[in-house]
Amino acid sequence: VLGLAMDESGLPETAAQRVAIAERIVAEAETYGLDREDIVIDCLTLTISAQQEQAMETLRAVREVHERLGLHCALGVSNISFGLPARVHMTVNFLIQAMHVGLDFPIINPNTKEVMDAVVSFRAVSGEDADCAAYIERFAAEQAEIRRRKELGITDAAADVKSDTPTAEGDAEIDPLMDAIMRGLSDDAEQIARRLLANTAPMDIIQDKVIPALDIVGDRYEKEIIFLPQLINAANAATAALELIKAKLAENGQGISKGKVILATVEGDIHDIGKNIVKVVLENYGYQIIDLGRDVPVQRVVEVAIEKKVGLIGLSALMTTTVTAMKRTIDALHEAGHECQTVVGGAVLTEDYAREIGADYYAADARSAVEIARSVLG
Ligand code: B1M
Repeated sequence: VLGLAMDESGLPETAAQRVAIAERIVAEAETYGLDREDIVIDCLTLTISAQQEQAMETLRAVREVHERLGLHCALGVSNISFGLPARVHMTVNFLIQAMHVGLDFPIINPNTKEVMDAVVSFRAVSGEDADCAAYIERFAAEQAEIRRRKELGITDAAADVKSDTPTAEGDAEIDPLMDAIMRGLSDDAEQIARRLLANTAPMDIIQDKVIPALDIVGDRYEKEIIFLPQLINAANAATAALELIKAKLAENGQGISKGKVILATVEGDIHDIGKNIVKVVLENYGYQIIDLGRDVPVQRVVEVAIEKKVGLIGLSALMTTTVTAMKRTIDALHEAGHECQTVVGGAVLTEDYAREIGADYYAADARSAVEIARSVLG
């Protein structure tokens, strides 16, 4: 049942009058056995160019009808901008404000791009669009096209935008575990990893599937083919697979400690997938790991190194912006005069750079971290 919030005496001027009419409509509808969820009230959009004060009255009415009476609300949205230039700006603004206060049946033209862009954006902000999936689907292609044109030096912003979203191009041939990680499917990644572990060495799964998948994800993120929610989902899927793989690796661990190693992802950096792999592998080879976690302040590394008399400090950094924190940590260890060796790793590092920041060793991967631990601690 669609009810208009007006009666015999015409268009009510205040929100309170419209809400009172809505209450009458509900009372009447209920005598016919109708449920509230089947009643939609239209609180009336008047045109702002003629009755400016009415816009807020409409919004107040929608809020109350939605929140207090618990009813659905409809509005013929574009009437707000009648008689004005560039109507779409006003229409979109009113639409979003109305949706925010409870408009759930907007009467709009779905062929107007700006209007639908606004609806899709609103749903992401309101949380209805989980992981901003619909938002990304709508705009990823547009973003990629803008980037492509920028790279080609094309300035015409009004160019046609391709509608296909380049999310899964070329995935057809990809390994199932890599595919699950890239798509951010944690359950699938876990199940596939479980199956693989039956006949594949855990480190091979990490090296040949998990890391390459994350590399592709990182590359796509950088090229704005995928976006942060998808990056996070991929990281979670990789972590789900790695939890199983790490448990398998840990089964082979030895009981005797060959020496203590501190591991930390440096200050300002929260990437810890690589560090955690290094941890499990080193433990596997009998080293006792003091894992300080991620985003670890410089001084904390120094304090623990001195307190626990640790001979090898391993630092991880994944961003160009955080390798400076790595250098500060190494400098602080030197300044504190603590006798120890440092090993650094992480995708952005190179052997040369490691030397430049004063690290004693550079480890390209977990296996070389083991070699280094062997030569430092035995
Ligand atoms: Co981010 N991220 N991320 N990210 N992320 C990168 C690093 C990036 C390169 C992606 C890109 O744009 N191409 C980019 C950095 C760009 C740059 O600085 N050059 C980036 C960015 C920008 C960001 C954010 C800023 C995004 C944002 O919010 N706008 C944000 C950072 C927030 C912060 O840290 N303050 C961010 C967030 C995230 C997630 C949370 C979503 C997630 C991390 C989840 C987690 O770690 N718990 C994530 C991920 C997953 C990545 C990528 C895709 C993959 C990283 C990874 O885990 N690789 C990454 C792109 C890429 O690397 N290709 C990217 C697999 C891992 C096993 O490899 O860590 O290199 P790696 O470890 C290896 C070796 O390097 C070595 O051994 C490991 C095993 O072989 N190793 C060591 C590593 N540490 C070692 C230490 C050692 C020894 C060896 O001794 C101590």
